[in-house]
Amino acid sequence: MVRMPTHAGRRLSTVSEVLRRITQPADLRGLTPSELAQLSAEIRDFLVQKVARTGGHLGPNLGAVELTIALHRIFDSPSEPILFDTGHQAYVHKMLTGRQDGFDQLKQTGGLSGYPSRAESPHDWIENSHASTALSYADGMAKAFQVRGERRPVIAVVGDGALTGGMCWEALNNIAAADRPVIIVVNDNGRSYDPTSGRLAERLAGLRLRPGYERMLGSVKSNLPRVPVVGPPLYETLHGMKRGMKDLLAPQGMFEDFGLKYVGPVDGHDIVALETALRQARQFDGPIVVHCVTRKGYGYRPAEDDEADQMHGPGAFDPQTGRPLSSGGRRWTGVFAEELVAIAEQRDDIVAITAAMSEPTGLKRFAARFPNRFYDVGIAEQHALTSAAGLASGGLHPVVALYATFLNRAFDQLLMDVALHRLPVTVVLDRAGLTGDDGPSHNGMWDLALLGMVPGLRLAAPRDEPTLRAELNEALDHADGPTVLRYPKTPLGDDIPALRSVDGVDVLAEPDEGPVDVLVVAIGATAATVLDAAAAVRQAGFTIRIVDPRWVKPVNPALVELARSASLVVTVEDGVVDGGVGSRITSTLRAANLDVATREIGVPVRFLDHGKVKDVAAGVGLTVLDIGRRIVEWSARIAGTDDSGVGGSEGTNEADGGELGRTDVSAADELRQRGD
Ligand SMILES: Cc1ncc(C[n+]2csc(CCOP(=O)(O)OP(=O)(O)O)c2C)c(N)n1
Repeated sequence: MVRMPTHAGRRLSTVSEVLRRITQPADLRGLTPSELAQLSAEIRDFLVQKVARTGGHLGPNLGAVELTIALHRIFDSPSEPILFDTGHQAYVHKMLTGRQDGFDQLKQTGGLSGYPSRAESPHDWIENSHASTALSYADGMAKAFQVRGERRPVIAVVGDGALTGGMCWEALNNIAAADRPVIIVVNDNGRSYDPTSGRLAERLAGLRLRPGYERMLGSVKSNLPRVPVVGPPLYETLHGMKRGMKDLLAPQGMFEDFGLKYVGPVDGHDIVALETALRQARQFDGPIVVHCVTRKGYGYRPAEDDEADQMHGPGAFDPQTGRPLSSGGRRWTGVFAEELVAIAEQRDDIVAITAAMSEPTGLKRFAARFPNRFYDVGIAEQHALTSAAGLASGGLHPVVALYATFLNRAFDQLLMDVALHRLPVTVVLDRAGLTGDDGPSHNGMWDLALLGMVPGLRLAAPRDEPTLRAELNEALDHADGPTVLRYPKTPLGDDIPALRSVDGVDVLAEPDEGPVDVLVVAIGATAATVLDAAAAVRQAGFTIRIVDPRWVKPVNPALVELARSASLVVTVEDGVVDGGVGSRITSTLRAANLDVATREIGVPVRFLDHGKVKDVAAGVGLTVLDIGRRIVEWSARIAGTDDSGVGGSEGTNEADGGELGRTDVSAADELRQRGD
């Protein structure tokens, strides 16, 4: 494979000379080979400079530069849809489709999305980001075009990582059986975050890792620039020869066994070779796989050298060195990682499963310490859960660590394969609540509501480091059915010690004496925000008790007793408010015939645009200020009126009242006197 000149963030002298001229894919078509090479270098430089400032997906995009250029030269987007599986590698596509100017605001509120976005461009047909969907979309679009009597290709670009997801194979099963022009471009860099695991990855690697093949490809290409005129045809001849060689070396037709035509492997950093293969695929006019071998992080030394994940998705960094600008502080993930290893040192029945995300979910440490008790199943959350059920049936206690948003995929497996069997599986959900800059698909805001309906499942939401450690231990001690632990992406704050515990419910703040106007039930990491918000409530003249139930499902009966002595119960959670923990607590209070007024604060049921977590939180009323203001207003309203608010429930998406005034303070006195 030819090595592009590697530059560590150094700006090229000919900054954006070609790139600036590209405002739409058609502008690519007239470029000369040397301009294309220049363009590739400029794109890499642009990506490094921009992502260094905002953070974002770097390694995957650096590896997809030539491939994206070639795709846009051979196919006529948007009429011939190019779909990027997962979508994290679509930055180059954005740059070539008129969105270069947006990169200064990448992933910021109101700025460019980090994934394909239909609002941004007609070239973005789908807004994915959960992996392994592009082939299914492509299958459906190709069917639609057929029904409408149109013959046009649909192109799905899928990574070797995403190919480990079962949906891809469900789609292939259909695509291969039909005669529709679906072009499956496999962007094979041998990695998800980690090296891609499993037999499929081995099969793909079987060819590209053969030294003979690499050597020959490399030597041919390195001679090309010296023979510019005869270069491309010579290369094609030799490449054709290598295809023959490949047929000798390749593990026998994984895709061909499926009945799919196969072209490749193609050097994914060689635009000529890519275009030749893509043109062939286009001419074939039926379902076909083009296997492109790329290198994640290609062309930027710090990314190429980053063994952990080739700078898959760094935060802001120094473009000269690739080093992060901030340490990121202490994280929930790190505490989980430590505690799990500590427990597993004592218990050899603990095993751990990741769906291709060992580093981001903290399981890498476990994997290093207990390699024989660790499983990377690929991007296969559904399989992860049912495989965990199998492990539990075999007498072990599996821990499945996922990002909260990706659990959605495996809900049925958790419900039927784990919970129905009452199996001791612990699911640990990282990035729960608002995650912000990855946009609507990445917020972990559905788990609390979804999990509420799983019979026999126990759910904990730690508020700080000690509760995370304690609740993980409690979860792993639970042998009768599944447990789930969930915590956010935001940095770990200070410890929040309990003043006392009431039958398992931690009391975090309360008046020294006298009645309680408002009982606030803070779910998980919202405790810190609620404690800060309490100042405004006290200032307005209301007394407040703040509790953390720790285990939020099943609802602890102690909450009913605590609610009896308050005039208003407010729940605060960072999941969807409808059907969330708050609504379950409310219905538990009703079932206990307690007519205390209740209000629920949570995330409204809508898809939230990308932005910094604090901005997204402000947009849905989950800031200290908002929470304090709302509790004060509700307290005042309930004190000032009779039954109007009793039993109601409000999400943060609803507007409430006006500013707090003197009348509200006197209403507080009234509320205290009611004391129901
Ligand atoms: C369902 C799901 N699970 C996990 C992820 C997290 N994730 C994002 S990218 C990625 C790796 C993708 O690997 P690959 O498809 O080979 O693309 P590459 O980054 O290597 O270019 C993973 C696991 C996801 N997006 N969707």
